[in-house]
Amino acid sequence: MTKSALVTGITGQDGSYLAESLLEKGYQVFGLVRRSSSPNLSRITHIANQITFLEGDLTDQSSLVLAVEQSQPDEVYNLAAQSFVATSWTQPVLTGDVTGLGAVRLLEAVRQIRKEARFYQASSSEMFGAVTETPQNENTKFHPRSPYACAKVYAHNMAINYRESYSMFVCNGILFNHESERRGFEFVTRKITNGVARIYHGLANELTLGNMDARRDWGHAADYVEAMWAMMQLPRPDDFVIALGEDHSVREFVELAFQEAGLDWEKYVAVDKRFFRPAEVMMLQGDASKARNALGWKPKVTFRELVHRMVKSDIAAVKSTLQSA
Ligand code: NDP
Ligand code: GDR
Repeated sequence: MTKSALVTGITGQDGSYLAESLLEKGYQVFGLVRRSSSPNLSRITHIANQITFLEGDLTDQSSLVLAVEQSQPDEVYNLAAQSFVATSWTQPVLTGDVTGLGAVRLLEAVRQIRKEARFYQASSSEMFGAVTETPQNENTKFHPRSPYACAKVYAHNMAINYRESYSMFVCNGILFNHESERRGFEFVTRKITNGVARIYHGLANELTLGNMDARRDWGHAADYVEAMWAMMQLPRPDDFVIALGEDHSVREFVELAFQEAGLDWEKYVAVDKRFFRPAEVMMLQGDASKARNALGWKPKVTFRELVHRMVKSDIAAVKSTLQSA
């Protein structure tokens, strides 16, 4: 029988890869899309005709109830969020509302309308924050360092609470940074690869960054959405860390990205205090052994391959913009 899935955040990076993957697996896919003055489907244009779009917003309870009623999903993936950490300091209340309470609104809509549906909550390695041990696993204590991370900790704990209070099938995927050719331009990896491409084509001569000593465990989003799906197929719900298991500095990412384009990064990169955060997460490195054992999850794209793919894609994208101008 055809399974159905309701995906929030379907217009985002992860939503686009997850939707592709679910369609390939034969799912009927419903995507929650919020109203905006102009359409924002660029990441999913190629599959838009296979998705049933439902208008709704994580800040509006009635729209979530309606979306669950209309889709009658077997699986719900809550990927929607105000996901940019830096913005969470300038919009802490909105971030709490969307990223924190939004998850609870959706859990509640599912509990009321379709309690048997399986629920995936997009938790984050940012919850570990000022880390108490390295690498971080499912038992590592949380010490969130941003309004975003605080909101994610709340959503994470509420997801566990719905599992324990109502015996609902709810999984938290504690995903470490995952990037791609579709990453938003404000996140550091895409800012770098797009910057490299613009310099390569002579459209810019400088790239301004913040803390280049920060270290992250970066993988490819297409691999990580497979882990989301795999969790939802388990006999019992559980929480999993998903990560490559290696950390690299922003500086290393910069060096490699410029190298890919045959450029010397030191000629172009400047540091601007504007991009530093009020409280930084200096280092994250995940231990995904539980996921490897229980889900058989194995990422295909290495850190080097990730950088290579993002630079190549951005150089081609900037070239085609220039040609069509
Ligand atoms: P994106 O920022 O690319 O996508 C966020 C999505 O949320 C967009 O579709 C956006 O819609 C939607 N959204 C935002 N606000 C609302 C709202 N009020 N109501 C409904 N939808 C809304 O994020 P990613 O794809 O990178 O991440 C997916 C999820 O995983 C997020 O929850 C993120 O916090 C979490 N996460 C991401 C990691 C990563 O490295 N990428 C790591 C760990 C967790 P619109 O297009 O209209 O803006
Ligand atoms: P992050 O991603 O905060 O880890 O959250 P981001 O790419 O924004 O920052 C990573 C690190 O790079 C440093 N940095 C800069 N960051 C940005 N954006 N711009 C800069 O110019 C810059 N210079 C240095 C940051 O200080 C930081 O240390 C992402 C999001 O996808 C979250 O939603 C998700 O939960 C986590 O990953 C895991």
